[in-house]
Amino acid sequence: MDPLASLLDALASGSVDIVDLTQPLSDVTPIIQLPPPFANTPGFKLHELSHYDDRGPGWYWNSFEGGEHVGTHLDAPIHWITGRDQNDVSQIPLSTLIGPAAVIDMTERVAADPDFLLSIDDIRTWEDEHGPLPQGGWLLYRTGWDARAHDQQEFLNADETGPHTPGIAVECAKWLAEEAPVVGVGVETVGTDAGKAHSFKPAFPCHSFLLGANKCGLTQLANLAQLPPTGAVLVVAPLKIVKGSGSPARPFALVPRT
Ligand code: 23J
Ligand code: MN
Repeated sequence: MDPLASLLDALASGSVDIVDLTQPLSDVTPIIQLPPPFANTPGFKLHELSHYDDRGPGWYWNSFEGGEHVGTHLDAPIHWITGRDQNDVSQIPLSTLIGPAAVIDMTERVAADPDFLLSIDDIRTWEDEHGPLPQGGWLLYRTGWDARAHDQQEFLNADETGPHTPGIAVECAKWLAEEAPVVGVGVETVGTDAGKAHSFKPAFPCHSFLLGANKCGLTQLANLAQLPPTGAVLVVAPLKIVKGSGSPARPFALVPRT
């Protein structure tokens, strides 16, 4: 049987599940808050054009506004100054946007320390059990942070010293960009970098190294707890915004049921 017919059979019989990795996108979806003097992104908002009324008796439709980096979204390489000559979101090859997912679960470490940073050692430990990170695949960093995604304050977890959300250590971000075989990194938090990453050297190392290496970021993921450490296939579908620095996206995963 051809592989796509097999896949359709597996989907129909339930031996392959589809897991939605996307947070709902609305005017209450949490958005990143940068400190002054930096510009902030507008959130997502619908504007009704007609609702089976005088403006359009038989149809309902809206326009919408919002930043490229709202809700579950993809960071294109061109988003960061280090990737200024790399791909915009319309130029990312589709082969980058589908691939094997490696899921590393640091939920317990993050529960003990919201400023937890993923290290190369953590990934080596994961590799000892599950094998090397996949060529052309994605590292999905599970932290349990999606439990906070319904509430802007809980999600940003900021106090007078700034936001406290988990992220990736500088050395590990550099390694993921320059040595690891993955083409992207996905997280549950508002950005791929830690809340405290504004003070790292370099600042925002995940953005700086990954995007500079023409790799991608994926944020505000949901339901990573439903994925196995290996064996799932990630599909990411951003809008093909010409010159876009990123886009809201609808990532999902195909997961074998055993
Ligand atoms: C702009 C500046 C800093 C950051 C970000 C955007 C993001 O996290 C993002 O959504 O790319 S840290
Ligand atoms: Mn972003």
